[in-house]
Parts: sequence; structure tokens; C-alpha cells
Amino acid sequence: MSLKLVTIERHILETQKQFPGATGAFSSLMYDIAFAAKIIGREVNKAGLVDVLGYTGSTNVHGEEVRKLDEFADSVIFRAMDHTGRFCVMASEEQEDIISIPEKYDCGNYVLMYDPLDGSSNIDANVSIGTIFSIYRKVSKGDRGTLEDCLQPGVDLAAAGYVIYGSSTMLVFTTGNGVHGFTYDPSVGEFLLSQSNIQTPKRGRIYSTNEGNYCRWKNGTRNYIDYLKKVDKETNRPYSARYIGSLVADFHRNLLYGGVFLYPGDKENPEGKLRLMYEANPLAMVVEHAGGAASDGRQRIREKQPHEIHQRTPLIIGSKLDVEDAVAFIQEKRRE
Ligand code: P6P
Repeated sequence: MSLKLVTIERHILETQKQFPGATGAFSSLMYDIAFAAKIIGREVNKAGLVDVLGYTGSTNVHGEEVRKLDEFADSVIFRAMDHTGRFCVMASEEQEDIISIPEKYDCGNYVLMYDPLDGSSNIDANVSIGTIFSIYRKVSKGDRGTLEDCLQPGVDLAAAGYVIYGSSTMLVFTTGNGVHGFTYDPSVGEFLLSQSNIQTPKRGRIYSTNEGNYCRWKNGTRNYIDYLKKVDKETNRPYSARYIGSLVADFHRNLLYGGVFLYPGDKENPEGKLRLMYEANPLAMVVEHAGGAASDGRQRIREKQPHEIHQRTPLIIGSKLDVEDAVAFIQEKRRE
């Protein structure tokens, strides 16, 4: 049987046929994202060889030390997208304000929000890291995009996905029509379809969380993690603890194997650490279209009405039944 080489473009064009009137805009903006991923992946994969490690000596909007690859990834994505006429505005984890499209370029009907290199604190240790992106449609009235376009709830996402720079570079995304994984083949310079219609198990046996925060957790969160550690053959417990400390890597493993990732709020940081607009929402769209769920412990992540592009949110995400259990414990509706 001949190997069917399905590129991202071919896959989108073939699936777009189901959407009469779909313009080629979407496949071309996904092509641009894949192009940026190839450039970033090349630098990430050779990071140990040339002097792109270490700090730039500057800090980002959150006061975090910016490592050279963060800055590089941020600029690659901006420069790959600013002139294409596909986007009307962008927002990046690395930039305090929204990023307008330069006046000399046309604006399009899409909005891009992204974390250019998540998990970057792991760069020097050669741990898998990732790029996460959200794509919305323009909703503001004027020609250029505005903050209003960047503060849409996750339920209005047009597409979302991530790139994981690991043993191979993979791009996983959804346009609401299944979740599909593409693996980069450097020999042809293309992302080729490697997993179509990814479905996450309804329940897993893995939990991912930083237990170093246990002392700051509220009782409900502690009770849930304690529950997962108790022996009970009927409910397949204890679960296995797996925590890489790189969101994209932890999420991707749980998406394929099943399980639950938690970065909850705690007594010191009630809104947790992770960002709603370019970490929680895009991964929530992916996991929901793979049959999973994502909550902040109070409500569905994608139904949260954003008020700030860098706002944080508690995140409980993964297999549907595990997320339901976690939320019931966090809300103290369950103790066992
Ligand atoms: P902690 C990496 O810095 C990151 O933003 C995510 O990729 C990861 O899930 C989380 O922070 C890890 O945070 O507090 O457990 O080190």
C-alpha cells in the first residue's frame, strides 16, 4: 500500500471541501504557522550547538528572564505573520500590549494569540518545549484589529493548537473538525499527517501536577491528589505521577495516553500560574475536540470571559471523567 503523504495544506484543503465557501485563507495561515514552527524547531534542535542558550539579559512583561530562544521564537512568529494579510492583530506572551499589523501591510480577518516558546525554563536541560497558538475571527468594526478582538472567550476560537519540539517536531491542531497531528520530516521539509482524529481516553491513569505546591493548595485539591494515590483496584488507583514541568509536553502525553493535568489556584495565587488566552484556551479547544475537558475548577475554561490578554487561570485539563472527578473534589462536593 503506497504511503499517503498528507501535508497540512492537503489535509486542510481536503477537509475544507466539507465547508462550502471556505476560502483558502485558513490553509494559508496554517501554512504560515507551520513555516514558523520549522524555523523555530531548527533553532531549538541545535540550541546546544550554538550560543542561543542562556539569557538575553532582558526580562519579559512578567518580569521573567527572557532566554534567547524565547525572543527568537517570538520574533520569528511575528515576522512570519505580520505581512501576510491574514491577521488584523496579534498578542504574544512575550509582549505586554497587543501587536498591531504595521500600517504598510493589509489586515485580514483573523486574530493570532500565541505563547512562542512555552516551557522555556527547560531549554538548557533539553526537555521538550512548545509553541501554543489560538486563532479567532475578527469581531471589531474598524479596518485594524483591536483589544476587543483579543478578548474573546475560548468558545469563539476558530482554531487552536501547539507545536511540540521533542524527539520529533509535531504540530497538533484543530479547526473544530477533529484533532490532527503532523510530524515534521526534515528530509522533505514538510509536516506530514501522522495522527488523524486524535481521541483522548475518557479516563486515564496519569496525573500531572507540581506537588511541591501541596502546602499552598486548598483542601479540595489536596483531597483529590490524596484520593488518586490511594489503592483501589476497582477504580484503577493509585494513578501514576508524571510531571515534566513543560505544559505542552505534559499535555501532549496525557492527550495520547489519557490522564489529568492540574495547575490549580492556591492560597497565594488563587488564579494559578498559567495564562488563559494563549495556554489554557487553545489546549482546551484541542482537548474538547479530542473528547476531553478543561475547567478552571469552577467553570469550563472556554466559557470564561477574558478581561486582560495576560490573565492567569487555574487549569484542570485532560480525560473527561478525570477532569469531572477533579472538579468535584475541588468544589468539595466529593471527598472520596
Ligand atoms: P512549575 C513552564 O515555565 C510553564 O509555564 C509551563 O510550561 C509548565 O506547565 C509550568 O510553567 C510549570 O510550572 O511551577 O511547576 O515549575
